[in-house]
Amino acid sequence: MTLKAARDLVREAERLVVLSGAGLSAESGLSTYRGAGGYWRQHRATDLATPEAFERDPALVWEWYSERRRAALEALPNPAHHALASFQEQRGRDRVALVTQNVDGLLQRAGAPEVLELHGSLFRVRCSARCGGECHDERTPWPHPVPCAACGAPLRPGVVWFGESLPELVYASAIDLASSADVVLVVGTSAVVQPAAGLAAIGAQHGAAVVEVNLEPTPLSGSVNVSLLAAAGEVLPVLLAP
Ligand code: BV8
Repeated sequence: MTLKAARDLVREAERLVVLSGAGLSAESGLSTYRGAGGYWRQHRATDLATPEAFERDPALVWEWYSERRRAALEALPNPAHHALASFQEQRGRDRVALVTQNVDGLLQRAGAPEVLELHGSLFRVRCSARCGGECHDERTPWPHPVPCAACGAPLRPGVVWFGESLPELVYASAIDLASSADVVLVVGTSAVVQPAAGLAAIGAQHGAAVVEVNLEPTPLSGSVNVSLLAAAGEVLPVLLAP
């Protein structure tokens, strides 16, 4: 019943917002953050994903991101990425919005026409002094801290670290999308990182039905309309099939 209920909700949605997390890319072989073998199991987030960590040891942070870029470039989009990309392509970006916390670029590589990256991208590099220097960069291994051509400060990964605000326009768009959605599909996130995780509640507060696909229960599970405890790569192709 729940899979059919979820499928009906998602397929009948006029404005679907999909909020994804690291679990979407797990079946592509990429580590999650908090699950078994997750990044934060080996390292503390504060040791790697904060401006202070970069300040303290830029080489360690670069090394971690260089390793993650290599893994992301070697990974292939899985059936969940392809199902989401095809659904957005078929229905159009104005009916299907893909909002991701992921930084691996796999939805784009699956052919998704438009992806909103709440936490930036492994393949964006920007000036740590915020002088405006920024570029797309897929070199791997990344050269160790490279000086910004414009001001000489070290370049840094173009991702959002803990304690940093999300890109203003991206987050404002995500709030608008969630507020006007009739269905929010949450896929592969532990729903603990804010303000991203709060987008599902924003949708629900504005009347959206919320469907969750996750391997394990999350803080959202008790309040969603349908909670599917399953792997994204198995469920999404069924949920989104024509
Ligand atoms: C900010 C960087 C303003 C890139 C990341 C309330 C409001 C605002 C802020 C806060 C708040 N409360 C606390 C905060 C502070 C903090 C925060 O949320 N802390 C948490 C940990 C308590 N938030 C921030 O700092 C944010 N900034 O709000 O700015 C501000 C400014 C100054 C001071 C305060 C506030 C910035 C947050 C962004 C941090 N950057 N990453 C990178 O290196 O990757 S966070 C990191 O976690 C990733 O971006 C990731 O996407 C995100 C969420 O993790 P998940 O994607 O959910 O991954 P996780 O491993 O946790 O879960 C995976 C799930 O998938 C699991 O449940 C698993 O069961 C499931 N799964 C696994 N396999 C599958 C599967 N599901 C389906 N199928 C499968 N096959």
